[in-house]
Amino acid sequence: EHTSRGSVALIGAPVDGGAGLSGCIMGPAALRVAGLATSLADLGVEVRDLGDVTPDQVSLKLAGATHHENEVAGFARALNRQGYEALKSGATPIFMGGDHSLSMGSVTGVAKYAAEQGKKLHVLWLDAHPDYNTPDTSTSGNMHGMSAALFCGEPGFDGVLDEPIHPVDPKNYHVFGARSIDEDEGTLLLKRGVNVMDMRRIDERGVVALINGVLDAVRADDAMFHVSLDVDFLDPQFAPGVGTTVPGGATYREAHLAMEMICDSGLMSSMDLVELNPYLDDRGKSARMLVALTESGFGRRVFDRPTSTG
Ligand code: EXY
Ligand code: MN
Ligand code: MN
Ligand code: MN
Repeated sequence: EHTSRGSVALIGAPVDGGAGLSGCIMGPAALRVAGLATSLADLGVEVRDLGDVTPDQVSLKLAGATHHENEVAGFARALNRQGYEALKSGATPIFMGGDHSLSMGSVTGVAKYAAEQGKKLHVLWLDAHPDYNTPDTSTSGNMHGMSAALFCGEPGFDGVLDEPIHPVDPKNYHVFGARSIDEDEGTLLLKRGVNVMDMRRIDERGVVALINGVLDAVRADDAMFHVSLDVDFLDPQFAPGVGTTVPGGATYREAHLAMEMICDSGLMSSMDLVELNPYLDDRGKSARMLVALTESGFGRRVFDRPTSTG
C-alpha cells in the first residue's frame, strides 16, 4: 500500500551528449516549468529540489566511435554520488534528464546503496529501446543506447565511473515497451537472460500481468527497485518531445496503469525521467506527460477505491 512515501529529492541532470540530437539539456528546466515539484507536493510528498548537478571533469577515450564519453562520464560520476547520498538521507531520488546515459550514474549510485544494505536491485526500463549496446556492439556510438549494458557489468566501459560498480544482475533488468532492438544488442539480451517485454508481449498479455510479474520478482528478492522512464516508451502521439520516436508505443492509459500499479506496490525506491527534448516538443505536451506519470507513481488517483487490487 502507498502509505508513507517519505520525501523526494529532485536531481537535475542536463546531460545531452549521450543522445544523437541535442536538446535534452533543457529537460530539467522544462520539468520544473511543467510543475513537477508542486505536483508532488500537492500529493502530500515532501519535495526538495537539489538543483542541477555539476559534472566532473573527465579525460577518457572509449573504444570505437563512441561519442562524448567525457561529458557522459562526468555526469555519471556526479549523479552516482548524489543518488547515493539522497538515498542515504532517506529520500527517494528522482533524476530529471537529460538523455538516458544519465542512468549510468543514477543506477550505479542506487546499486552502491543497495549493496551496502545487503539488498539486490531490480531495474524497470520503460522504453522503446533496451539501451543494452556496448561500445563494441553500438552502430551509432551514442551512449544513451548503452546505459543498461554499463550498469549490468558488460565490458568496454572501464574508466567511465571512478570506482568499481556493483553490477545489476541482467536477470533483474526488466525492459518494458521495447520495439526497436539492434541485432547484436538482441543477441546479447538473449544470452544474458534479460526480461524483455516487447510491445507484442504487452499486446498479447497486457500491462497488468506483466507488471505484476516484475513486482512479484522484486518482492520475492526483498530488493530495491529503480524505475527508469524514457519519453519514447510512449507512443509519439502522446509524447512527441523526444529525439528517438518509434511508432507503436504505450498508450496514455497503458503508461498510467503501469505507474499506478508501481505506486500501489510501494516498492519504488528511485526513478529517472529521461530523454525529454523540449526543443522537439509540442507546447509542453511531453513535459506535462512526464509530470502526470510521476504523479501516478506517487499516489494520484481519480477515485479512491476500498482496496488497491480490486
Ligand atoms: N539502439 C540505438 C542505438 O544504440 O543507437 C538507439 C538507442 C536509442 C536510445 C534511446 C534512449 O532510448
Ligand atoms: Mn570519442
Ligand atoms: Mn532509453
Ligand atoms: Mn528510448
